[in-house]
Amino acid sequence: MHNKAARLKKVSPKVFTVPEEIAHRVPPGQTVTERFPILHEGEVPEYDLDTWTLRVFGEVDQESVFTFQQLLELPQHKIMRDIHCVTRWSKLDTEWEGVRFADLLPLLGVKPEAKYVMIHADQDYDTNVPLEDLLLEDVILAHRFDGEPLTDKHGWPMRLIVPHLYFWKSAKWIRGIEFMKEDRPGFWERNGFHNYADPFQEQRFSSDDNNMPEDEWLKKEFD
Ligand SMILES: Nc1nc2c(c(=O)[nH]1)N[C@H]1C(S)=C(S)[C@@H](COP(=O)(O)O)O[C@H]1N2
Ligand SMILES: [Mo]
Repeated sequence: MHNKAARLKKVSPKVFTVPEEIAHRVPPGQTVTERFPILHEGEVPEYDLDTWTLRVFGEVDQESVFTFQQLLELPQHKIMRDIHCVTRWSKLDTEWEGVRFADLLPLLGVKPEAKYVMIHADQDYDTNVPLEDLLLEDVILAHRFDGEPLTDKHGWPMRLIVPHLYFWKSAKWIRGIEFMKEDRPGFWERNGFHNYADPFQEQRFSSDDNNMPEDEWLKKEFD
């Protein structure tokens, strides 16, 4: 299914072209990079793992709170997936490790009416995803990237990874999971971006009269 992307050809220090046989993995309007751009609103937060918690609330029988340690005690899974940012960079074969959202769900006492989820994150970031999308087996709460603990800038200690949607749905520094009956827009979704965000449908914006510059992402910080 997921062939390791081989023989990328360097076009510039940050941009690569992909061979024909994997071109179908790159959504329309995207450029492939082997670097790792860093994008977020606000400062990189600092945490003490002894006090960090993930709060579960909304349409649940009872609210709950998970410590980092409790999440580590759940089954751990590795995924290798391509990621796609709305600012037009894609990165192929990124490897993440953590807890499947689907494995967490049975522990949460979610009411049957819950159909949507708001992911709450620092700093004042949130993003909405339909519950059924979060149940896919490659949606994880990740604490490792490329065999190492997440770095602060990429979301340590815990971020969501939703590979099939634009990467703004993959919230870094997650702090809460809110189950909802009705959908509600998150931070970017309130600011003109698409509510669902399928990169292969090029669902960047909520209206058509918006335009994403080609070079937006090249101005950002990178690893
Ligand atoms: N908490 C938080 N998570 C966030 C963001 C943010 O601003 N705050 N930005 C999103 C966007 S737009 C992208 S492209 C990815 C970037 O992740 P990276 O910095 O690890 O590449 O994080 C997403 N998660
Ligand atoms: Mo993004």
